[in-house]
Amino acid sequence: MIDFYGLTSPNVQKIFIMLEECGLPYTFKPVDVWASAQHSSEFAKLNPNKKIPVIVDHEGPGGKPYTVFESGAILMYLADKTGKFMPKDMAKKYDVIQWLMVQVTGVGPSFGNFTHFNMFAPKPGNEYSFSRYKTEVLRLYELIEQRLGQTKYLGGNEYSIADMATFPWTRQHTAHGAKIDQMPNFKRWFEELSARAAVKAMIAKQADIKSSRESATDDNKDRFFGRGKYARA
Ligand SMILES: N[C@@H](CCC(=O)N[C@@H](CS)C(=O)NCC(=O)O)C(=O)O
Repeated sequence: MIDFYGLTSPNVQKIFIMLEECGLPYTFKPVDVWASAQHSSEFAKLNPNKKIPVIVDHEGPGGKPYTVFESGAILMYLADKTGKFMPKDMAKKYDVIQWLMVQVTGVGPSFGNFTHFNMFAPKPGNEYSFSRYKTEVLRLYELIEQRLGQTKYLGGNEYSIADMATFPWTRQHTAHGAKIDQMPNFKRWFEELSARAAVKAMIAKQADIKSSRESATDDNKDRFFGRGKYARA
């Protein structure tokens, strides 16, 4: 059995998809990051970086419990554990890893920062940051469109953890300003993935998760964003 700690964000959605795709039994443990639950001492023992997602695999390596944080590492761990969604051939495997890395180092941080400057930061005074992240987000959509014009899926011709990692971040493509009708390869991939049973299951489970995002206190929001009395610079 796997304990899966998370809430509703794209990094968490990735793990829902992989667990569902692999048919692994799991218990979902909500961590309400909008109520500062990631800062509890129990949670910090699981992830010293104090972020979701985290899994605890009670049948880990050697039959012992094993904890994994960082969504990219969790996807790789589950692929290793099950032998699924990661090719065995070394070149094909590293094709998948490269596109997984594009997601964890590029798509995730850039889309996240764009969302911050689009939805949470005051616009006046932040025009430079907004433009910088919006430009990078749109550049990354162009990259995804180009790649999907060359291969069926991001990591190659087989559906893999690179697709599961990237798909949740692209669900808000309209809010990102990306024009799906002008990106036929992305559209094909997005529609195909949206129709997968595991993706539908993730969306259904997400709908039932209660988060205090809409009712977060100013203090919890400041802590989440590292501002106000929590700013270090
Ligand atoms: N690189 C990490 C990023 C995880 C991450 O940023 N998680 C957010 C989800 S909203 C979080 O826990 N935020 C709470 C915080 O930063 O305090 C991953 O891919 O797992």
